[in-house]
Amino acid sequence: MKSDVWFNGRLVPHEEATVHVLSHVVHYGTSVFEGIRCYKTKKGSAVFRLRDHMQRLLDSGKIYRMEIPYSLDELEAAVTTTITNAKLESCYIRPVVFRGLGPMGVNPLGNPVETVIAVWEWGAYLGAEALENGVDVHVSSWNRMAPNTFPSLAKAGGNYINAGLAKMDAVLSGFTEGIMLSVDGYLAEGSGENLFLVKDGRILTPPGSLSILPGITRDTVIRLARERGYEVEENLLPREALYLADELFFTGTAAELTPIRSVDHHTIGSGRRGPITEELQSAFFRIIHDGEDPYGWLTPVEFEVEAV
Ligand code: PPE
Repeated sequence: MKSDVWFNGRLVPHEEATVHVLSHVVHYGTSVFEGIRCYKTKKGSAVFRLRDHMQRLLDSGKIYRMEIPYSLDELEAAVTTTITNAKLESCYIRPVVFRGLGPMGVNPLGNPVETVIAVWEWGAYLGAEALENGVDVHVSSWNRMAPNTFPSLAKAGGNYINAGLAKMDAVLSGFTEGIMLSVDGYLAEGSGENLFLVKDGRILTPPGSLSILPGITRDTVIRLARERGYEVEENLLPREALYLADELFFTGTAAELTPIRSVDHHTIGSGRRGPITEELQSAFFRIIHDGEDPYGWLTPVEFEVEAV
């Protein structure tokens, strides 16, 4: 079933949620977006870190001088309305703000800012088995953008034309995902996920200054790990640190916490989900599946029970 789309403040049928082919975004990639998940927890449906995602959307808009005419509260309410209207107890949520139809040419200013929220059911991002068994990846020949080219703190549509090159390269080479390096050759992130390494009981992850998207799942995992007594270091890491890691995993809204079992045909650790990965995954799943919420990260979504 194709759910209604929230389009500039009102819900419209899926097939009516369209844009003109001369919209600025189609020609110049001028959009910012979010990816969020709503889970059917044991305590009811809830959106994970909705406010943090919507704040990042507003931040992305600010960087690109796109004035989003809605407050955080209004955007949050729009998300829950879209979900309840769709009657989806669990779903992926895609808010996107883009430059619409207006003056043609590179200058985005003067083109209208359109705000959309869509929801759909989206299963395991890197394959059904991946969460347990892990994925096989390679190091991409495509780098992440250099600092001061595309701002990586903005989750912008245009950034993903680079991510798409890495993803195509990985998939066509028989891998599930590609790990991208920074322009200086340090480990950065996957095409749509942040990266973590485990070595001698310590947890390592590339720093936020390295043209990565500062992921909300990354932040979640860092917090969960530190609370469990692990040392988490954000540091420059060379490519070969991947091969020598005891455990590796990706984090992301779509990917959740997905173990990596090989890189460039090197087996990582024992070639299966490692113990620290599993511990952090369980801690994360206790929140999103069981609905335990000591951090105030879950926004409940109420559904009206229809009379039989
Ligand atoms: N890095 C990139 C480049 C990225 O796209 C994502 C999310 C992350 C890191 C993790 O961020 P967070 O979701 O806040 O933990 N990628 C989204 C889009 C995936 C897609 O194919 O579309 C996502 O996971 O929803």
